[in-house]
Amino acid sequence: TKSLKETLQEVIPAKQEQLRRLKTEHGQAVVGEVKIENIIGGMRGLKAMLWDASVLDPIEGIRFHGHSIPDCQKVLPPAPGGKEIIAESMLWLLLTGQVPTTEQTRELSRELAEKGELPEFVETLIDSLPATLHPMTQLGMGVAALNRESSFQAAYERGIKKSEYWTHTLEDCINLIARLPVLAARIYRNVYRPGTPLPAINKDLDLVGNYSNQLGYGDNQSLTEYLRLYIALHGDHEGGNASAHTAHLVGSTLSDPYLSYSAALFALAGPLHGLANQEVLRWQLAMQKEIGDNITHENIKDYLWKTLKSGQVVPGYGHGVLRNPDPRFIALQEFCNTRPDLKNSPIIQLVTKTSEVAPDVLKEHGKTKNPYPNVDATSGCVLYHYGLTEFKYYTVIFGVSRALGALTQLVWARALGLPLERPKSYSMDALEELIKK
Ligand code: CMX
Repeated sequence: TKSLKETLQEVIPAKQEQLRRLKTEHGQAVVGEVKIENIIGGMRGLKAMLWDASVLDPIEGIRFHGHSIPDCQKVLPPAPGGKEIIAESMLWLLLTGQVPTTEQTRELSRELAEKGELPEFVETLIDSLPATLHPMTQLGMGVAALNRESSFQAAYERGIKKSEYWTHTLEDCINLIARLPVLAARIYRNVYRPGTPLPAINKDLDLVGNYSNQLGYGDNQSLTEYLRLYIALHGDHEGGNASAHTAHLVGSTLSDPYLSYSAALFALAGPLHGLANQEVLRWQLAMQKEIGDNITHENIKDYLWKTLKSGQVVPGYGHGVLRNPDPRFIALQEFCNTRPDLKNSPIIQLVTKTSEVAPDVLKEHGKTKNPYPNVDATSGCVLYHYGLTEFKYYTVIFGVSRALGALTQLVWARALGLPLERPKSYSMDALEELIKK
């Protein structure tokens, strides 16, 4: 069977040709206009980035190389004995556009397990950090430090041909994906379970099976399956979101994948992006405390209004692009519905009931363009139910996941020879001058 690299080698020429055609034959085609509101409105809606692995439709949600989430759940190989999509099969699809066989998926799992060990100096660095330093800061620091091992950086210094960039980038990306969960588990242990031993990597387990094991939840198959699904579904959400876009921007300077992804992690750490799942849980627990056991639609509605009237956003609702309930939210809720322990869990019931009331309240409030739940409305609450109650750690799990999509695009940016990203900016005075013309 073909390896991941061999498969990529086969698909790259056709994509290079497609890019050449777009550039030479359609370079002057117009796909949209730029309005002042785009420039001052966070570039929302501006069609200005190339990102091949996934496209986000405002109504349907995300598709990975044309595959919807339910499609992926049908065709992508799970872990042995499991049912959910795993990181390896999602990564293969994102990178190559092809659905891997079970054998290819297992080989990739083994390769990742073999490459997972952290260099000793990174272990020492992480172990020396204070437990009071946010786990996301620690993760970003650890990932940046891994760049001492960068094959791309070393090859660039040696002076390699542009056509060879992608192979070194791929090597770095695979090494980073292999090491991220090990680094993330080490941070978890140091901060929340100090003094407990970190289990060694099991070469027969998939990436997330090992991650769950190293976190200390390997005996909980339901949680392990949930983490597999969570990490596969959070892997990519097209290019414009802050973390993916950051990796792309930094990578466009030919900074290596470790530095590019480290920067992306710090974008993910913001409360309007990856930190939202932590915020949702905090908010749902505060709601639970206030309304007690009497969970009615009316009580939830009052709490929602209280949040909005105090000038806060309702965490887990709204989206920069989506205009419908997030299919990732739906997939995670379905996961809960198939498991009685989760279905009957007070926190999940509260999430479900909130999602029945919040859209109407947000519509009446009249500000958000999307009154529906996004994936964060439920993702952290499931972890909480399973006893992984350390909120501050939730974004780290997201950070382990987002590497799948962001690093895929770095490989392709090098394979396609994409240029430095450098948009034009204007001052307000210069914009006013432009309007006069
Ligand atoms: N509750 C209350 N008000 C909201 C809201 C919400 N959930 N979502 C948007 N709004 C408000 C905005 O704050 C904005 O108000 P102002 O005009 O006063 O600034 C207005 O509605 C219009 O915003 P929008 O165009 O609908 O949304 P944006 O594209 O600007 O922002 C997002 C998108 C996600 C940042 C926003 O909906 C939000 O803050 N949601 C809550 C946080 C959250 O769940 N984030 C996770 C997103 C998913 C992810 O990236 O992982």
